[in-house]
Amino acid sequence: MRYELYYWTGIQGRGEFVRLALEDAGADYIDVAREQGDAAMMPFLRGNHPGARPFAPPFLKAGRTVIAQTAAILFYLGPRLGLVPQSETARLYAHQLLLTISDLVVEAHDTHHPIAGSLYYEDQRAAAKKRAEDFRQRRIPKFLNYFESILERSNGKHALALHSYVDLSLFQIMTGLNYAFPRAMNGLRPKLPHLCALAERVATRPRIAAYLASPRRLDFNESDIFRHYPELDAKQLSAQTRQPGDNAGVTK
Ligand SMILES: N[C@@H](CCC(=O)N[C@@H](CS)C(=O)NCC(=O)O)C(=O)O
Repeated sequence: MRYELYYWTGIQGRGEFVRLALEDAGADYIDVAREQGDAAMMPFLRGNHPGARPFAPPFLKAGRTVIAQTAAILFYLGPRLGLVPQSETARLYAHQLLLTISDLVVEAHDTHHPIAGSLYYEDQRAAAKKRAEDFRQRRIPKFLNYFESILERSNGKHALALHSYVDLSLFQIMTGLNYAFPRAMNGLRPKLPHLCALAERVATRPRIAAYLASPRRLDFNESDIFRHYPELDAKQLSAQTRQPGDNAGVTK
């Protein structure tokens, strides 16, 4: 089966969660818009293609089947790529965790676009600052402490009993948040040993390491979901308040 992934060119975006699963499994796939341009997605989005009509990318075409929504795509791919345990209970748990990751992705996006996606960041900067502060102080810790506890309850290494697409997605979350909020994440990292170790382990999986080093892995950028705007990150600690060995002042 040659899978067709459809996602906007130029950013990792939500397409990256699907890409990581396809890459990790060594699946045969084509990143259609990157080869043919964003216009290749339009027949699907406008309803001019037979089968299920996606509301937004990413979507996946597998033979005649079209699937949209990141979590649903991974729910479909998981068993086919050997990226989820077999039991129904485990598959549903993986899906639940992926939907929670999707919620976090929305909130990460809303830090820089709290009012409207159709407005420029510069036009919603004041609201973005307030939103980002709450995200950093309450929401990131709540989400990441939750995922840390999921790893702890499992075997400390994986979200489920075995390596799965959930681990790959947690890697993407950690990488994205480290990029967007480096100072806030420096402060949180000591309390997230399992998540940090998982992210490091995923990055060294041979196919993922090869993918990350390839031109297929785009850099994070300020058109993407995870954006680095220094004014939305935690404040830089002054030399006086910094503790010995404390990395909280490190900036990109
Ligand atoms: N819940 C969907 C969200 C899809 C989504 O928001 N896609 C973005 C790109 S990452 C998009 O193109 N949205 C267009 C829109 O919402 O109008 C998912 O998780 O896949």
